[in-house]
Amino acid sequence: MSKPQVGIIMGSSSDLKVMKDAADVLKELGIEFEMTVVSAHRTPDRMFDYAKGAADRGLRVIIAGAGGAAHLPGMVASLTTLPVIGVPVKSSNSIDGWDSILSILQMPNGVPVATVALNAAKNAGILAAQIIGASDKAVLQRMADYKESLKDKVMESKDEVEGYSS
Ligand code: RP5
Repeated sequence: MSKPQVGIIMGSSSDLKVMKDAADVLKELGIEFEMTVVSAHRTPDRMFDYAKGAADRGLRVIIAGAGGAAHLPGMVASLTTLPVIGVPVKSSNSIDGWDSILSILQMPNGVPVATVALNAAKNAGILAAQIIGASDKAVLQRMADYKESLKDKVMESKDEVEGYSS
């Protein structure tokens, strides 16, 4: 097995039910990843160490998910030059999801976090693969195949929907 290229982190194990979708799609796309819990508020030193060491350990993208006062993605982005993809989680301490979204989305100039939709960990995984694909031809081809499979699924569903009208 080669070294993980994507690090998936989350503020709590309670985020796993959402964040596992990133892991599942990375598995499907054949991208090596690692996954763990790193809490910005409860384990700040661990967050610091994880973010500072990520590039040297060979990671190329970090996916960070958190809910409520969701500071993990932004703080990790402040500590690394790797691209960080943020997943807002509608967690037990989130009022309606907007708190998670805005905490991750509204970053200051100079410290971007690529924020996906609420609970959209699958898209975070796909985006991570696309970032890797930009400099890896084999992964780029897999992403092209993946996009083609999306088109095929829509065309199949279209036939099914149109079948009801005849
Ligand atoms: C956030 O608080 C975590 O990312 C999680 O979404 C939320 C709730 O955490 P738990 O109380 O379930 O551990 O920091």
